[in-house]
Amino acid sequence: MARYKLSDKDVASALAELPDWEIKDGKLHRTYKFDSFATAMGWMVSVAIFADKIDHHPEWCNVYGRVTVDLSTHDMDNAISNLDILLAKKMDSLAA
Ligand code: H2B
Repeated sequence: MARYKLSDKDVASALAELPDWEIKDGKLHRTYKFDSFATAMGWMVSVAIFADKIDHHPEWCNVYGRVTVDLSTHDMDNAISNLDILLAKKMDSLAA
């Protein structure tokens, strides 16, 4: 899938559709809280399948039901790209 770097303006308008996300250390950042480890893990597996399909992979950390996520595009000096936005939206829809 084509990947392209987003301007600051594009990132700002994308964030308007991702109210639970923020920019932290230049990356798209969110913490998810699930009821259990099993629920968190199930979500992570679903996300992983999608991430691999689009060849765009998250940095994330899981502790029991909590998953912290940082999204950026390594191949573009850690800029935020269209694929980071796509992955963030998919993560939210899979968590809903
Ligand atoms: N994931 C992320 N987050 N950023 C990338 O630049 C990236 C990736 N590049 N997954 C992909 C894999 C690249 O290394 C492969 C070769 O397409």
